[in-house]
Amino acid sequence: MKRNPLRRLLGAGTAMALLAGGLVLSAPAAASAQTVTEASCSGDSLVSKTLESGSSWQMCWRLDTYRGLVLDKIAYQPRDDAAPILVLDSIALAQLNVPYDTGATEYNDVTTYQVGGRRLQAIAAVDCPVGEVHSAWVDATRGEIPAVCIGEEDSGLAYRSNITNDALYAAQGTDLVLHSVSRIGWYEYQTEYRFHDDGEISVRLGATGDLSPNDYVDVVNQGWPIAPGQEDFAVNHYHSAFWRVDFGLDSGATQLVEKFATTPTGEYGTTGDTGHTAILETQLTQITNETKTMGSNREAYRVVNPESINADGHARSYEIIVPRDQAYNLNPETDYDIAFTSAKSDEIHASHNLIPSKAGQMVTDYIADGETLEDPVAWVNVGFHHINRDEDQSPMPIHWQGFTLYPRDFAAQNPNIPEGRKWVNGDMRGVPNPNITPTPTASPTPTPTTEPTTEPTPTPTESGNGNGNGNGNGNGNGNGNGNGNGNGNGGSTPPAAAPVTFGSAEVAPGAAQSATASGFTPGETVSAVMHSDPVDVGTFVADSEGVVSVQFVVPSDTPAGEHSLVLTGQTSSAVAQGSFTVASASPAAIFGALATTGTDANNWALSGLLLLVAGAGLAATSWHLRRQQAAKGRATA
Ligand SMILES: [Cu+2]
Repeated sequence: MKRNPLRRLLGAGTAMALLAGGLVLSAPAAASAQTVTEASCSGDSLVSKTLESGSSWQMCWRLDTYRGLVLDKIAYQPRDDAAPILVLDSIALAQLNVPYDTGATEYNDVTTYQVGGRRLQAIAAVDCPVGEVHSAWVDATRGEIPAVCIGEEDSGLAYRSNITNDALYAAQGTDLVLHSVSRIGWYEYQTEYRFHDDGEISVRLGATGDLSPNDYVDVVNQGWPIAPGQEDFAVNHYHSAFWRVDFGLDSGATQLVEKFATTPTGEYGTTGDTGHTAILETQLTQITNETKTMGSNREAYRVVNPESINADGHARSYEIIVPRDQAYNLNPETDYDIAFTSAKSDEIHASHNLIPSKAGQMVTDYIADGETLEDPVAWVNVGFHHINRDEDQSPMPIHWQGFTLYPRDFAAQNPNIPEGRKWVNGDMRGVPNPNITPTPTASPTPTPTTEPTTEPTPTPTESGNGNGNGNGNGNGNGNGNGNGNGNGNGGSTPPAAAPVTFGSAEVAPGAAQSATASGFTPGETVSAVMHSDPVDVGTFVADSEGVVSVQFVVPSDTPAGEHSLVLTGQTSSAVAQGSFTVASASPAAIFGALATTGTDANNWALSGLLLLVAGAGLAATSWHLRRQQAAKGRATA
């Protein structure tokens, strides 16, 4: 599902962007109060992007001669927040260590060979299919080249919930993505930062290009045969990528590092299929001093600002999620997957530091004094052991390594929460869902109750005529089987429910029904749910007038009687509701449905065999229609 760049360009369109082209992502110089990010950079260096969900990111980018793409003052703004909140002061590659399994070669690409500067490649159209290419000066020979791609990309399913059967809430997500490409020797590396619309940050390095032909030496257990037969063993090697992550949560003066450790108590519960479910406990301990760590199973770390509190009273934090299984850890440069230090401007590289006051030092040196952690920097080391394959020959398919920064309590609820789910905050049991109007349950055929069991207490209440829902049937929503009085089917219509106009007042089970309603936000997704046994009949998209047209097939097992259709706007939360009648599934009804399809079946109506065939045909048609609608919903959502 590639997005149309033109659409994106126009969508972002400020007059400035149209004039200057390529500046689409730059925020116009606003006269309003500056954010932390806007105070730090401007013009083409500033990225300020509201994603389709309504949440947004701001950051400054630059190119460092050694580290390549560096991002500073990264701030996230959940959709309903008034202003962005700083997450990171800075993030960049800090080393790329490539030792070969023969022990004969080892590269430190960031500090020896450079990832930035002369190594940066000109971004081609194929590198940047949906983003905007930004140019920057890279070296004296080439000057300014198109070096960075910045754009909004699809990220797949963001969430999906239909738990209370009131409506399907589902959305696709997007990411703001920045990347550059560097060629170092035979390899090409893509440095990528991916900012999800839900606040998550994915940091990755992709390796492609070519296996170095210099490495074809015959070392059976230290390489892999690449030529036909058992020849040209390409030497296996590690790529250990290090990132320096300088946290700046809500610009906090105080940020704490905490370790999550989940340990088994040794006891077991007796539940579930196995009958021996381990009982686990998760505890948080503060890491107070500079240190390095090789995490084990069920351990994680977070950086928390105890003074930055979300709407639920919880401190904002970001968790660091690192793959545990491929850290090289065979020398002091690489024997950790996360290290924490206090931020210092002369500690930039994870090893072979180039800043003169600490020239040649590595993280292990930075932490040697074990000083108290203030303004924490995380050094994240992600390894990839490259055991070569035939497939890795030219051009080598890209392989990725990286980690995730995961917001924890940064927002009090899903930052892109649909209106219809805002009521869920904590245990939802017993909390009335404000989106569900107790629909008068289709009063089934008036079972002639032998005698009036309970005398309807003569409450001379409102006009509500209480009689229908006397006994029993209250299936599903709200007030079940109360007898007669009180909350009958009189009063509670939703305050804002707009009417629904149906194609047919009465349809047979298995037949198609259509409906229209207005009052939605143009372009928004509208879910359609048939009640009283809630049946999700699809999602549809409101047109430019906010009118939604719904077509669905009444499930063939729908009981006869009155049924309601509830249409819920996923963005506006606007609701439209109306009722139609489902006929009993008699041959006449099927015949009626057939008649409306224009088939002249009059002459054949009495043939039981034909009715059977027709029934099968209808079922197939309804299935087909549903498929079509599902596909249509997806295509336009
Ligand atoms: Cu490799």
